[in-house]
Amino acid sequence: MTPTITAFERSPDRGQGLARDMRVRWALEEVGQTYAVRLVSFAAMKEPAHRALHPFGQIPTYEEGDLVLFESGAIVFHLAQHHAGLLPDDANARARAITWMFAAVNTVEPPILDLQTVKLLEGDKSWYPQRRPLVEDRIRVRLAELSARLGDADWLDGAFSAGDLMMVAVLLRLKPSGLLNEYPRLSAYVARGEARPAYQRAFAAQWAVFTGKSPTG
Ligand code: GTB
Repeated sequence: MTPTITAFERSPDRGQGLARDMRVRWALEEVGQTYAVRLVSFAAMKEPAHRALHPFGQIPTYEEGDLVLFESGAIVFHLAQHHAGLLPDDANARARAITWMFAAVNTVEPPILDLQTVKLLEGDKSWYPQRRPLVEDRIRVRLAELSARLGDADWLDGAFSAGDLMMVAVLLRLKPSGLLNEYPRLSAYVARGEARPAYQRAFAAQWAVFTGKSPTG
């Protein structure tokens, strides 16, 4: 059965692949699952029909027969559990890969989100020039810790997994800030993720929604 996901009709990131449908598209591409996309406007996301799928009126959602999911991490986890390729077979390695998925959304993403919230909601406030560096420093702490753990490895724990997919997707949100450039190992890690053919296909698909054409065309 072909699942359907939802994505922004017109993404505020202008097709940079920073919205959370991107990580779901990427996972679908990694496991070779074809999918349909229903594009939704900001107004439609708040309508009862969409809220029946997503209680918080957001994207992405995932529909597969009777199953309806929201939360990008839960959707990627579902895909990883039901298809080969995103979680190791060994039980302990699998548990560690899942741990990295949680670390991505629960430990690394929150300070990154803070930076975006601060810019959006407090960018015009008198305290913004003092506040922004404090938020950036909280991100730097996490990036330094993550970089130390990654070391010279290609991926966080052995072969590429759903943990790496979620972590790279989270780190990509830092690209516009330039903060990632301060951590060459993490920059290279993110570049390795972006270089994966499945990532490229997912990026092209969401880019086409915004531009109406492929990245090269
Ligand atoms: N925890 C949920 C998940 O992981 O799925 C969070 C879902 C979420 O925040 N969805 C956002 C949304 O629907 C889109 S991704 N927002 C609309 C709303 O809340 O009304 C967040 C996002 C938005 C825009 C950019 N951007 O422009 O760069 C990047 C990321």
